[in-house]
Amino acid sequence: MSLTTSTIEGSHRSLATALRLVGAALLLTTGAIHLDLYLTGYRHIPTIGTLFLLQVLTSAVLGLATLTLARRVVALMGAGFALSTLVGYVLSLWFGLFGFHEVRTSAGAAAAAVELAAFATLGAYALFLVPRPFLATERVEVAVRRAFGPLGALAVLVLVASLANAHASSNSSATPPSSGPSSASTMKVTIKNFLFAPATFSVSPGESIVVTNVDSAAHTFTSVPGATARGTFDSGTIAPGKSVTVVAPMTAGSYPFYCSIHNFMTGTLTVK
Ligand SMILES: [Cu+2]
Repeated sequence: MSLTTSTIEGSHRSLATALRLVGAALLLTTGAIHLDLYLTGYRHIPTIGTLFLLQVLTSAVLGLATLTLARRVVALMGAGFALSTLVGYVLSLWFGLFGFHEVRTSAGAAAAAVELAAFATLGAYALFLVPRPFLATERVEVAVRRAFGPLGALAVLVLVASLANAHASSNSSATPPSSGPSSASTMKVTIKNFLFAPATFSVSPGESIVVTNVDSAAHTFTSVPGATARGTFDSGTIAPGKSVTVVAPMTAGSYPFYCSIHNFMTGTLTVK
């Protein structure tokens, strides 16, 4: 009898340790992904850049604490933090956050999947494998445990729906110019570090403009709505590492443009 009990307790304990260590590794991984995104461009986005840095620091602290301390409260904080990062991502996809509207990228989806897994492993560890001490009262404890499964399932559904609904970054490289007056010359614009280079330039009417995005974030090259009645252009979403060709308006004049994802990225195109 006592042998069976101790075997069960032994396997229970090793499962608990395995979940805690995996959860810690997942937390550190989301921090690493956010650090990479921060360094390769998100640091230029107002407010969001700061939040990314806070996410990196918090993931590191909670990840290392979970790794070294077998404490229930630490694991619960890790699970809650992973879930809140996920909520922030989903909000930025649906509604935008602090003026930043996220588009679907593989790095974003990967970070979200890791956050979901961190929430699941650390939550399971804290709620089911380390029974004491109770959260406040036994009634609260039971309610939180019952809510955990449905909350996880809801998070999966919301994430899948958000990614399916989100404006995907374009996969096409170098869309051929739409049929229009052909032009011998081609203007090249590069987007790097959330800046258009050049940001101010002149083209001939109907000239092709090849816009290349070398950032790790998606961007657009879009005429500012309402700024001019003479003509509009919009590259659509340009995925990281991709180029899209846009045809310049036919009427001479000055055309302010911006990135419709990051409105602070601006420039002016002159047709003459
Ligand atoms: Cu942009």
